Amino acid sequence: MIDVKAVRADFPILERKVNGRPLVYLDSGATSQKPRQVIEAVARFYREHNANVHRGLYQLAAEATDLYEEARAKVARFIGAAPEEIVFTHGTTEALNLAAYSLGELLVGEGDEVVVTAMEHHANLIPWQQLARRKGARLVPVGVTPEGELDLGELAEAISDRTKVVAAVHVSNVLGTINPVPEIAELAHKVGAVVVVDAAQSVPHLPVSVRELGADLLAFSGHKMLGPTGIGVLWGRKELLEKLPPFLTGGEMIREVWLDRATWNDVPYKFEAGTPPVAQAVGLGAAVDYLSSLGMEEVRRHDLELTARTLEGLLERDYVTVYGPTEPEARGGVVAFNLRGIHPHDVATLLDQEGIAIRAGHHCAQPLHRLLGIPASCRVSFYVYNTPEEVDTFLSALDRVWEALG
Ligand code: C6P
Repeated sequence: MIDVKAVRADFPILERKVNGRPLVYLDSGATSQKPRQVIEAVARFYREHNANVHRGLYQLAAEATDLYEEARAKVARFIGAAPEEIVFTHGTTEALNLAAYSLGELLVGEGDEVVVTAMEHHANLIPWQQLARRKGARLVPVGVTPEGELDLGELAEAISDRTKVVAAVHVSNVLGTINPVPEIAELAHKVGAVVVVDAAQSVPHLPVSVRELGADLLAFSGHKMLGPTGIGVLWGRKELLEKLPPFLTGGEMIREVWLDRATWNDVPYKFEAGTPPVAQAVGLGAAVDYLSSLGMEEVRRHDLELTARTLEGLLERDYVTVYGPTEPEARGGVVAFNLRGIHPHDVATLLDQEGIAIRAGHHCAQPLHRLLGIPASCRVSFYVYNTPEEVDTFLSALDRVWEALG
């Protein structure tokens, strides 16, 4: 079990007040807060080891390179991968753009199809739209059931001999739905398609083993898992990464350069053009250490407890509509909802006056909101530092919002 009191003592920001009230931070789906272990790892890097990596022939450069590569090894262990399968990017968005661009160059042509889901974050939709436009390929969207789950029957029908890529989110950042990636991968692999998983909301919250998921490429961000902003990961099967052409080009990613051509470095460096986010990678390594010391099974259990309490509280209020599965086990740690007739921005603004931070808007998932028939929603999301008492504080504040505006 997570000792939440001890965990909270590691997060300096939780000591502050907002609008005269203790901060109740319920927006970890947008970005998580950072423990002092991560803040200190980044500060220590700049204070004691700062240099560029893979270049200098001096002590500091060697230390910086070792720390950067150590972070890669930690991240690899965290998701059951090999270090050379971990490409550091600046975040999920860049990782998915890399995947779409490079896969597009490798295997998508005119008349080919890319299957996506209607619950994608824009980061796992627009890169595929752009690819389809560039190559004359077709985007095939798969719908969501009224229960807020991916329609697997529709998915099976959507996948055909023309399918080259199936791109799906692991945990929806709106519905919270946990998609069955192994089943998706099985369907896709039957026709030889590549499976790309957006794991931005899953790697921070669930024990994830890339081998068990059966995906081919998988993306996530450091800042949603206690790490710094500006660092993300694209994991890929080594054989696939070796075949993929590079996305960004420039220094570091080359082996030999002539005035008119160049050859590429080995993976993962082929995909890491320019100076990488070194301090941020070191910070992500510290975040992975922190999560590993808590244990991802425990992180999941904690999320589940808070999600169940929230769902129960929201579902018993007749002025609230909840989106996504009603079973907590079917979800990650996000819950989206609306109050009858009240704009989500007004809800978030009134809660903020009580020090409660929630997100309101379309959460970068406009097609999904359109499908739900709403322009926007409110969303709470949890992490290791949240408490059941904070859920109760939020629920009673919601009653006051309803009394004031309902
Ligand atoms: N979702 C949210 O509040 P970046 O911004 O590159 O770190 O992550 C993009 C991204 C991709 N996929 C999913 C499922 C996500 O949830 C996000 C980020 C934040 O829901 C910001 S919009």
